[in-house]
Amino acid sequence: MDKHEVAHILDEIALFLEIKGDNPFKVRAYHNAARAIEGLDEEIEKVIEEDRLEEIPGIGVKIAKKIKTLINSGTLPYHQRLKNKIPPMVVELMDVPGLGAKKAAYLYKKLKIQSLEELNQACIDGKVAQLAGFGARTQENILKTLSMLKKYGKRFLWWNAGKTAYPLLEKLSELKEVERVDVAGSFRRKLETIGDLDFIVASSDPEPIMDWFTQQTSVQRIQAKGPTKSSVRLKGGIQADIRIVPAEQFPYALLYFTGSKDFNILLRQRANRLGYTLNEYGLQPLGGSGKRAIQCESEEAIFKALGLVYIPPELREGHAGFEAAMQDKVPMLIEDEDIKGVFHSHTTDSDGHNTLEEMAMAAQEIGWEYLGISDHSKSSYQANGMDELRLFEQMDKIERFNQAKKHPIKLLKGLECDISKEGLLDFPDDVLQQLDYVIISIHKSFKYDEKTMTARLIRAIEHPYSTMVGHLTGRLLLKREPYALNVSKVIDACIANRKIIEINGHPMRLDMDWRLWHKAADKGLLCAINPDAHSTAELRYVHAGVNIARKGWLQKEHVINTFPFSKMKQFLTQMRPAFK
Ligand code: DGT
Ligand code: CA
Ligand code: CA
Ligand code: ZN
Repeated sequence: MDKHEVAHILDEIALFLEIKGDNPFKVRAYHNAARAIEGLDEEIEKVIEEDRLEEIPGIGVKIAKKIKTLINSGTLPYHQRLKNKIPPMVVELMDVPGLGAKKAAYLYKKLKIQSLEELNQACIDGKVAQLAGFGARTQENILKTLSMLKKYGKRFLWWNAGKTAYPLLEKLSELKEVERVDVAGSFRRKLETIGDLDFIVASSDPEPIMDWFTQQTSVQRIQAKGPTKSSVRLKGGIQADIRIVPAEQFPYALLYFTGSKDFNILLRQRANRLGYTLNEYGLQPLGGSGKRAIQCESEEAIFKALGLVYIPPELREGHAGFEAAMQDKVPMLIEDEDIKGVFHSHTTDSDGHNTLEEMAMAAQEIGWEYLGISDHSKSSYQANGMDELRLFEQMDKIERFNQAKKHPIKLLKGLECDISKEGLLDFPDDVLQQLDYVIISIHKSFKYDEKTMTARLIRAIEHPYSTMVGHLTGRLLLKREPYALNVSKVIDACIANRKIIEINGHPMRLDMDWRLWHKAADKGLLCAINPDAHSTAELRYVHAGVNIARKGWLQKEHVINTFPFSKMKQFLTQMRPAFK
């Protein structure tokens, strides 16, 4: 913990005391201590080691003791206790992005805001803008955030949830009391957005695990704490439930809490028909069935006991996965390791953060055979789109890279080409013809009606040199609705013209939606899973894309970037008619 974090906690204490209406001198003392710590020009650990904390002007005996606890144990119970006493409304206001603790408390105090609806009304009445430190801009932002919250509820992107869930999972699995652990729920089903995280732990000694979990620095607030079940709100707002069960119940709890609810119901009915009851505790014979209890060590074993093949969590939505298992037709879903390269990535030649060489090396590091470079075209001036000249320069650069043969990875000459309002592409055919492939994307003029937008996109799909459709609907999850589009007509046009639709792996896009892929792929639509990476780190987004492909029932053969280089190259070449 560094001095800034310590100062932040001291400031929060001051704030909480202020909200509580505590002695102003005490409030000031904590703020002063925070400033004193922040102003230190040496390591705070060293000061504590040498017992010099109280010598610092502005830090008294009591606060010094609290700082020591904080540094030595990583948390401060006093701070937690205060936090848990703050009116829930203030905590809720604090969660409104752009407000933070200080503004939330101020709103609560000055305008006596008791609900988000009241906050909304106060904004509409212009009261918020008049408060010191707020202004019209802030008021406008709060209004926007509130309408977003109302529309999408409190959900989180899968990718962001993973940034919190995976480290916690890792640390949990290292505790000596923990026998098995997993995250269940929509997170395990790889849904594109999740409501909360559901940790399931197997242990015969739950108490220390609960204590450990609820005291994590990533925990912002404890909602409920019990011996085997707790709920916390994590920093960043995600809620997490943790359930600790005896080892023999673990597979049943994991299965149950993975859901979905609809899927659970189907499984339970199946169990009943076989003379059992299935719940989160086990698989028990129904009274009078004459059957014996079945003890299963794994989810696989439970499915087997129900006469079913294993159904991966991604397919546990609705009926289709269950029905496939009944007919022994669960597909072999695509996996990360099947991906041999990707097509949608950006470099500093348009709006990417890394150079072509850096992107190439990062892709090689992942283990891919090829990387397609697809920078923006000239109409995307907001994204530094390339004109003909810059595109030709980039194509030369790619050819030189490949010819140098210094690295095993091969680069492809691609382009993310804008589609005009009329459905036209950004470059003449003799330019497009020289590329290995062209991704066609809509980046602006979103507001036309469905008929116009559909015709616009289909015209581009029919263009001889377009290869695949980028981020099909333009949606940004939890942020922006798709533009009006007749998606099933677009799918049919792609199949008829042998064009591909990408799964854009950007965590906010995940477009085309997984719900459409099963049927579309059955009809013959091919897929490319792309990261739409604007930096080397974002190449990893392809993993989010694979999740979505799995939810969409896609197998290796549906996805062209599972093809090895030569097959893929051949495939692209045969898609492109010779230039006349
Ligand atoms: P979320 O968190 O809203 O993204 O969605 P889930 O699916 O993670 O739902 P959650 O967290 O409420 O519950 C986790 C799982 O527990 C859920 O998928 C199925 C199971 N479950 C919870 N409540 C019920 C219930 O009332 N009936 C059945 N059959 N299953 C339930
Ligand atoms: Ca959940
Ligand atoms: Ca839950
Ligand atoms: Zn794009």
